[in-house]
Amino acid sequence: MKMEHSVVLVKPDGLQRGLIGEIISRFERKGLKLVAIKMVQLNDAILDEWYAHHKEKPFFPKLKGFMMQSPIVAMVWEGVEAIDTIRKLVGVTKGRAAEAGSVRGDLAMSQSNNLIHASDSVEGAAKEQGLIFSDDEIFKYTSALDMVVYSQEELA
Ligand code: 3AN
Repeated sequence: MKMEHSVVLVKPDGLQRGLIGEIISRFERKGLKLVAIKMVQLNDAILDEWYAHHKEKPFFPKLKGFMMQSPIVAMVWEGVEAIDTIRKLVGVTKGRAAEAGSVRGDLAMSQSNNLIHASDSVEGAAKEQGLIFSDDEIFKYTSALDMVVYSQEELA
């Protein structure tokens, strides 16, 4: 089946609220595999590329300012169909509307300060990974967990 990478950011509000461990813990317990992690100070150049699809939106300047308020924690998580799986774990954009049980549904109230970013497509994930990580920061290793989290057929 399709092994995918998803790029996840814990945004400045997540860092300030001390929710990095909580968020990582949810992904670990789900059975996803962490293949990259680092703390990054985002800048104008990265954010112009990252949110290119929001460039014309009225909230774009505020969004950029918010994302630069403090460092963020960037991660790459690997798993079978990881992109859609993680979007479900994260919940819809507006925290107040997000499903209970999701990161935003349980922990966020805002549409802008919504704790976390997660890739929404394979192409998006590849672009985001390239903007933040170099190839040697993405780790390949055998996870003992994979053997019990998935069936043989799913890993083939
Ligand atoms: P998601 O993060 O759920 O994929 P996108 O890609 O639509 O959401 O939006 C990217 C980010 O822009 C959101 N995480 C949020 O911080 C901000 N944002 C989206 N819509 C709004 C809005 N209407 N007002 C303010 N900020 C917004």
